[in-house]
Amino acid sequence: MPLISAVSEATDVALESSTTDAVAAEARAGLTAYPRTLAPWLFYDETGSRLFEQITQLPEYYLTRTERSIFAAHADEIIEHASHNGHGLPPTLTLIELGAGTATKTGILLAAAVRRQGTVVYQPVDVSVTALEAATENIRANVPGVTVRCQVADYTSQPLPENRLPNTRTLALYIGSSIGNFSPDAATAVLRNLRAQLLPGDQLLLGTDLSPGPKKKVTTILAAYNDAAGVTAAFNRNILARLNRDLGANFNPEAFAHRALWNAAESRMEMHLVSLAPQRVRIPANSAGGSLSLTFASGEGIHTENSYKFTLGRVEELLSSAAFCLTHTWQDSRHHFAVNLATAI
Ligand code: AVJ
Repeated sequence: MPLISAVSEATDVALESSTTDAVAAEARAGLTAYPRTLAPWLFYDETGSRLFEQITQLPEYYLTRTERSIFAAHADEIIEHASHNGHGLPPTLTLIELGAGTATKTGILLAAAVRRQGTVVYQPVDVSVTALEAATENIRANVPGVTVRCQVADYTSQPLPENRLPNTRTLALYIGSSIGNFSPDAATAVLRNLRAQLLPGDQLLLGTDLSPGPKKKVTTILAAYNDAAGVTAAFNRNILARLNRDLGANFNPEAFAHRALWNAAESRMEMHLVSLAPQRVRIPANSAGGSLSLTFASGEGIHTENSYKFTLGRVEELLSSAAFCLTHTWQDSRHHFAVNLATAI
């Protein structure tokens, strides 16, 4: 990965201290609030990213493999529609990806773009340098014809890459139901931030996990967040282990139970960590403030994640709230997951 390895060492050090400051601020705000919360981005340190990769391979976690199967069945059609949507002559597509991770599913779409237009520029955006290195490595090794241009940024608030080539259109990929971690208002804000970087006629491909329906049972969704092997439980508890590692806190992660529950009123999965006994936890003084002494009653929880599930009506509403117009939806036969194409208006 010559493109980024030259800068990554210096970048890593700068990123590390700014990340630790953000962890300190988030932990203080969330753990002194009532009810207590920790934001899901805290899951994804090195250990958590590895655990998430394991989750995507679990038999119960249908999301990743279902979305991949939709890409495998419809990639050419998706790229074709993205090229013809919007205004004017079919241009060359540039693919940018928000929160690229390791880009394992993206290769299927990139290969289809290469089939259609010969070559393609791919711009993964992620806060994690390690993830961008993995994405670059993966795409360079597996999909010929792709030029990778990495961008280290927080796509929820920072501007996206602006170096647009003439007569190209952007296809922004926001896949994996990552949008599901955000409340309705925050999801609109994330898509508006994206929309602000696009031109009318640019495209968005949005992956959304679907609400329960005739072919999708609540128990299927519950199992995906409470797997038999306990990987999701380990992923959830790792958020406390991370606070120990990054902030010198003294959580005993094993003294908290993993709870996954379905909130029907909000159409979302929730993950919590529930204290198994009365206990006290200390977080030493840090950049965000003085030392914290937290007491947990037995049964008291920390809310660590919401994972919203969408109806197609809700997808359309969310997209239009951010000035996108939904044009196509592809689903698996069981209606578990949807891949949605929208045009920036
Ligand atoms: C990466 C946010 C899509 O909500 O399903 C997996 C994260 N949490 N198991 C999801 C997750 C528990 C995942 N997203």
